[in-house]
Amino acid sequence: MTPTITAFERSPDGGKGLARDMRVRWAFEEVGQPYDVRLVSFKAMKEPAHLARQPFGQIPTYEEGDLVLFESGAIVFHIAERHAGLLPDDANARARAISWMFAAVATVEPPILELQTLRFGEGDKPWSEQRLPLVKDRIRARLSELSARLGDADWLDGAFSAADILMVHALLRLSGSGILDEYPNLSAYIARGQARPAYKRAFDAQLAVFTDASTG
Ligand SMILES: N[C@@H](CCC(=O)N[C@@H](CS)C(=O)NCC(=O)O)C(=O)O
Repeated sequence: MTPTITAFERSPDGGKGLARDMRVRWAFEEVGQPYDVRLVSFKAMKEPAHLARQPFGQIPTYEEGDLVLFESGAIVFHIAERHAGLLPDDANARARAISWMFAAVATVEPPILELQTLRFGEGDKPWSEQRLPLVKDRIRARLSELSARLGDADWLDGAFSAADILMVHALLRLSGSGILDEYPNLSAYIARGQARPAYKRAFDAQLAVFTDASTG
């Protein structure tokens, strides 16, 4: 059965790879699993039918038969468990990769999201300018630690895994902030992720939603 995911009908970034359906698309592309996409409007995301799939009214979701999942990290994990290639076979290496999946969404991504909230949701608040350096410093603290651990390795822990999908995608939200320039090995890590054919296919598929809509 072909799984169906949900994605933005209109994406704030215009389909430039930042919305979180991108990480799910990337995982599908890595394992060669075809998928369908149901586009949802911001209004529909907050209505009962979508809230039944995603209690917080967000994308992405995943449906396959009776199974309905939400949370992009959990969906990528599910895909990685169902298909070979995104988690190591060795039990200990697999457990470490899963630790890194959690690290991406629970430790590295949150301060990055704070910056986004400050910029796009709180930019008009009188305290936003004062808060900006604090938020950036929290990001730098995490990136310094991540950079030290990655060193000159290609991927987080041995071979490319689902953890790299989540980590690269979380870091990509910093593009344009200038912060990544301070960490050449992280910039190179992101570029390695983006150079993967599966990433490119996923990116093109997400972008096509918006370019097709604007031309058609
Ligand atoms: N932790 C969730 C976050 C999902 C999320 O924030 N999705 C965004 C798109 S990338 C969204 O739906 N935003 C609209 C909203 O929250 O109303 C996940 O990883 O799936």
